[in-house]
Amino acid sequence: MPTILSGIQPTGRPHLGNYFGAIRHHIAATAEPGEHFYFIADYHALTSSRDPAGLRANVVDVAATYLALGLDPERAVLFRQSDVPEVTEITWLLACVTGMGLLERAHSFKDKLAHGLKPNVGLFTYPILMAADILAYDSDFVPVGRDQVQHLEMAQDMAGYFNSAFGEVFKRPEPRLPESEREAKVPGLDGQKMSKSYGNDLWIFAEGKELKSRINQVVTDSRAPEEPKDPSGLVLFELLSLFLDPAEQAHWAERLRRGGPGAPGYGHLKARLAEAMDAAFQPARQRRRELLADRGELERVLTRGAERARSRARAVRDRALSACGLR
Ligand code: AQP
Repeated sequence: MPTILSGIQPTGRPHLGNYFGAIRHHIAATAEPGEHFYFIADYHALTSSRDPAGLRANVVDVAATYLALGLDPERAVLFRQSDVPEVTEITWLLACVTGMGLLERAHSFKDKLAHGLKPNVGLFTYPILMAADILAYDSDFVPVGRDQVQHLEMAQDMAGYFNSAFGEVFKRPEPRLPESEREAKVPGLDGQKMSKSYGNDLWIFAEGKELKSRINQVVTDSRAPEEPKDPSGLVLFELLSLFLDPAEQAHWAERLRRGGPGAPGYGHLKARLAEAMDAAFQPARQRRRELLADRGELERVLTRGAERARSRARAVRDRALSACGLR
């Protein structure tokens, strides 16, 4: 049976990119035969977090988000990354077979520098920790958004470097992307990739004034409603399409392309997006509130998840230590 694994950083509130690029596929995948592991990447979050209480709260929030959106903790192991310290041991083993050049080519690291982030060594070596997370569970498939594909390829490379030095220890994982390119790379309010650290994200559970105010910030231009427009170039249309059935999508696209009297303006698209998003997440929003009001269930799920994840990672760690002469 295949092992399917993925993670999400508790660096802020999960956004539409996390949901359509990853979370919703993680939850859907649990219907497939296999073993399913989803972790909250708190070690990774420490590359940027300097707020212990905030980090703890974000971890709980990510767990509540998964459960509220329908993850069944009996079908999937949900756990905190730092509850499995074996991954840091595997990180070191992989670091010792990985060339600097591989990490220097990481797009995500370069993007973060370009956005003015001051890099620390943890951020630079992020792909090694991520490779350890994946390889520690003998993962076969890793469902991720497009931005993580390069990191996945690096994990494959690192497994290869270690195996060619010490014998077949690590299983080669394969990335799994959403079928729709629109989901694989969701744009943020400014049209760049939606990202917590770029401040251009839309929290999936935003509602009321907060939701309207964020949607009002989606980038538009000064063209009048009557002017015909190519819908595929509009961030608002890209976001709205994530929520619409194909018939309604085609309707909006056709009205935008045609333009003329009565054509929808950006205000119409914003209002429909707020309405569709609110309706899509309303039940989960309520469930999240209930989960956060009683943390007992969340803690039980994470503790049980840690036990299950750790026993799997220990076996892989032991295999790796023994192969390279440390046992
Ligand atoms: N805009 C996006 N479109 C599609 N998928 C996305 N993902 C993130 N942004 C988009 C996917 O969500 C999963 C979890 O991401 P993460 O939080 O672990 O890290 P990230 O990719 O770095 O997400 P952010 O928001 O950009 O976080 P920060 O700013 O903290 O680094 C992954 O599968 C990712 O592909």
